[in-house]
Amino acid sequence: PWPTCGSRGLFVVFEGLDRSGKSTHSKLLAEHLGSEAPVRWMCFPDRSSPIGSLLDLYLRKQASLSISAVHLLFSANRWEQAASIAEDLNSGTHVICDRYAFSGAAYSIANGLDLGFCQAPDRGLPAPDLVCFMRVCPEEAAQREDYGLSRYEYPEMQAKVGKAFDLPGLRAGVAWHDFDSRRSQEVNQAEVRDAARQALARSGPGTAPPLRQLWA
Ligand code: FDM
Ligand code: MG
Repeated sequence: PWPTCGSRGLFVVFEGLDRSGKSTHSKLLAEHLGSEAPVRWMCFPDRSSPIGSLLDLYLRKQASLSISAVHLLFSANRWEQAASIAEDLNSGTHVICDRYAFSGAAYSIANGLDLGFCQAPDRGLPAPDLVCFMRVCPEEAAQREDYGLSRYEYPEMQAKVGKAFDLPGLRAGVAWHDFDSRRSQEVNQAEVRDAARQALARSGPGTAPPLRQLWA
């Protein structure tokens, strides 16, 4: 189990298909919360580590890897950061993260792997206090800038990933909040902030629930 502390930071993860607005909304939330407490914004894959640079090559179609091996590398790329995420949270820093283990499971399920295999390596990671899921229809996402450069950015894949994100087993045990990307950015960001405020009230100073383990 992760060490606990009385006034830890909030751990918020943004998930969704490619081009669904995760980066925009996660950065806006980080900026918002940053006015009152330290915030760390991060994203997965973290392309800066040796494992991350291999994943970067894979996603840019410069390297091929088996689907199971790549799944484990994405998970390892999170484990590289797990202790520092827990440390930051326990020192009162909010951690806002663009993609996490839910992307790991959803994309690999879309590639044909089963949920149990996909969740096993990520079991025990720091569990987020809130997942903001940006729902977008694949056809709409395909209209956005630069679509199609990344390995998984094609309609059939995105449709499968979208279905996998809706599996109850994938969402089990975490507070999950769905957003409709067709609404304006302002409306969605206001709701993101509300959801974060509510999560913060649940895990605020003095009442902080211990940092939990994902899918444990
Ligand atoms: N991706 C991301 C996975 O397949 N598994 C994972 O565990 C994670 C974190 O990597 F296609 C995929 C999802 C997406 C790509 O693209 C990352 P962005 O645009 O950097 O989020
Ligand atoms: Mg993308």
